[in-house]
Amino acid sequence: MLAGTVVQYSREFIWVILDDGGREVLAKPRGRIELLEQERARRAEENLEPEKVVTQLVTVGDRVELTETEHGWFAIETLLERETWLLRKGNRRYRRKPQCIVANADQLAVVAAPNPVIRPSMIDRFFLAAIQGGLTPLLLVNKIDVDPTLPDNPALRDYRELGYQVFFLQATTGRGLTELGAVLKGKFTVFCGHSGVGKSTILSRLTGVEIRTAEVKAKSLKGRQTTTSARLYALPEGGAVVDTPGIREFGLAHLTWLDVHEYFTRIATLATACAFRDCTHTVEPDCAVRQAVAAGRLSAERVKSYIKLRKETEDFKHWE
Ligand SMILES: Nc1nc2c(ncn2[C@@H]2O[C@H](COP(=O)(O)OP(=O)(O)OP(=O)(O)O)[C@@H](O)[C@H]2O)c(=O)[nH]1
Ligand SMILES: [Mg+2]
Ligand SMILES: [Zn+2]
Repeated sequence: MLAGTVVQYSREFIWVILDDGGREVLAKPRGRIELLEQERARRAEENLEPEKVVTQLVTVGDRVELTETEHGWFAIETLLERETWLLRKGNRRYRRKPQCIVANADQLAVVAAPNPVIRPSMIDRFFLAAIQGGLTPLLLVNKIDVDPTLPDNPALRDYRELGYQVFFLQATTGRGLTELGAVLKGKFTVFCGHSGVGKSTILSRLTGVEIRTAEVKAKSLKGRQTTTSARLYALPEGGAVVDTPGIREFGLAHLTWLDVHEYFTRIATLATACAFRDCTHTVEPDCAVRQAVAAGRLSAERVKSYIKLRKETEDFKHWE
């Protein structure tokens, strides 16, 4: 049997790159793959390993085994278990069930840019999803020509202080891309972020493949993304990247209070000194978290993002 990696999919077809020779072939699922899907449905019902349950059959990055058919396409016989997963709460098309954007990636590069807008809570959503799925998050701040003060932005500095890697880029000139390339080399990295932040511009430069890009203004007129489906590209120096369509809303699939608590470690530590054990850090007196913000030891943006995400957790009501 042949082995390969899914590089792209549509409703009808799946494109797979074969391990042996690197040829890209058209494929359709068949046979045992249905059994795997049934198994996933059963696990979902029994609440087992929800992260491995997905509504779509295969996704970009999936490892598959396949055989050649007489009809000019290949049949996917087996879908291997995923090692990592980047999940979001699916849109209506996915009936709000978790959607796996990419399987088996090592890193998530979250791209943010002043044009259209930088929202720290969006960055935190992606970072949380990455950590939940076993990916290492990186932050890429693009279009520093539009706002040269970005490297001094306190909301962005937070991430570096927390130990995450942050890159400041100007994709149109290639500025910062050599440094980034060193971190991508030999790894499998998925790129996510708002529409228009420059994901495809960065990836065109890194891969040498001409990927379609468009001006931010044109996008908002049409109200849709330039990149319409996720696609995997090989990096010339080893490793792979996935370009994804801009995401307007990134709902977290299985977010619990504990996830949020563990992610915002500094706030969690500070909270132990609040006067009230169940302090919400919004209105209570003697709140250590708000005191830290007032003293400039913690960014207000970070607390805002924390409160926003905490509200979305599945068990927030019980905790409250
Ligand atoms: N000023 C400036 N513009 C940039 C930079 N990088 C990208 N752009 C521009 O931003 C616009 C959007 O870039 P894209 O690469 O299409 O953005 P995207 O993130 O792939 O967007 P979607 O595919 O819709 O998700 C294009 O007009 C780019 O030329 C940069 O560093 N500086
Ligand atoms: Mg794009
Ligand atoms: Zn408090």
